[in-house]
Amino acid sequence: MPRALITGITGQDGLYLAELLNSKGYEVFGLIRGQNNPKFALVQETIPGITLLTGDLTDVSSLVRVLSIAQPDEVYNLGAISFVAYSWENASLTTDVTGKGVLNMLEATRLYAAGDVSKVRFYQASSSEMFGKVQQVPQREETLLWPRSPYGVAKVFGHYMTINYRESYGMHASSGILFNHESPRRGPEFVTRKISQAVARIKLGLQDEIVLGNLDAKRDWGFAGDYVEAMWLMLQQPEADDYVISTGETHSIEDLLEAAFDAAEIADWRKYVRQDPRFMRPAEVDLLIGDSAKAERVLGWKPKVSFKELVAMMVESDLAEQSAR
Ligand code: NDP
Ligand code: GDR
Repeated sequence: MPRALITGITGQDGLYLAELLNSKGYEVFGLIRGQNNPKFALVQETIPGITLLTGDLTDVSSLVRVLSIAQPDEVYNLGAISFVAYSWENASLTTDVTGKGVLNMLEATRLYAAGDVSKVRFYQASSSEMFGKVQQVPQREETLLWPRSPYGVAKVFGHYMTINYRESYGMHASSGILFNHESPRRGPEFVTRKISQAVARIKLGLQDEIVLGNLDAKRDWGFAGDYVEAMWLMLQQPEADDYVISTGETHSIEDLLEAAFDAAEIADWRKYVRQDPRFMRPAEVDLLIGDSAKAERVLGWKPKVSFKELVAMMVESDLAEQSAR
């Protein structure tokens, strides 16, 4: 039975990945932080048979301990402070967790391998946010990185550190440059879920407006369930490498609003939307659109869920959740 350790197990991707690995017969271990994490019970209920081990990406000794207990064949480093807007207000903490946390995890994994690097494979959750002020359209593996937030800068550090461990120590360390991916499990602070929740509440008469920031930004949005499959595929390859994972389509926040209000059969979305500078960012990433040709060619990976299907899935799920309250 293969063994996997996932950091960020309580997050959106952690849960989908754990479900996928469970279905493939893995024994799954999750790193969970804090002395009384409120999501502990949710993870245990969602992923039967999972073993949760306490630790924190900023504490190398906890990572060494967790690896020695889990004895994984595969390590998926998904843990991070992942909310871009928050990263300006907590830049140093974001650097420690999202940036240096990757180095801590790589080093703990190298120590665990104890000279036999073939013992374990490593996945790093890199991000399209590293492209920032984009230097090429669409963005590919070799596109110059130009991060535009403390989060983006921290991800660039983690990305190059992963490549560095591969090149310096021969570790099977791969980095997935994932574009935005969403689901009904997305945190409510991110724009897709903020909108799907608000639309559901407006439909049910529980709320009458939604307050947002920049409506012109464009993102390449896919479904998280499809994207965790790509993570797993990367670790099944004979050689470690870096891959862009995206849909190849881009949509503005306005397109997203239109699709979400359409899914709830509410006409004229503009009536319900107000903009507030509070939600504007000090620097914006205006346009993201990825080219996943390499992932398709090497991994045989392609996204399955379309933008419209994704938005409808999220609105329907929030309608059911809000109605049940
Ligand atoms: P989430 O924000 O949903 O989950 C983040 C996870 O990291 C949570 O489990 C959180 O735990 C954990 N975490 C935070 N701080 C620490 C810490 N100090 N030590 C250990 N764990 C910690 O993110 P997603 O699931 O959406 O994303 C997974 C990864 O992929 C992240 O690294 C993200 O930056 C990256 N990514 C995500 C994309 C997306 O569109 N979703 C796109 C590209 C990259 P807790 O619940 O305790 O806070
Ligand atoms: P992003 O996702 O920053 O791309 O990072 P988010 O959903 O937060 O923002 C997307 C775009 O929407 C605009 N926006 C708003 N965003 C939020 N959150 N709230 C608002 O009210 C709002 N109004 C407009 C933003 O300005 C932005 O342009 C996500 C995270 O999952 C990262 O961890 C990941 O690395 C990247 O995707 C790829």
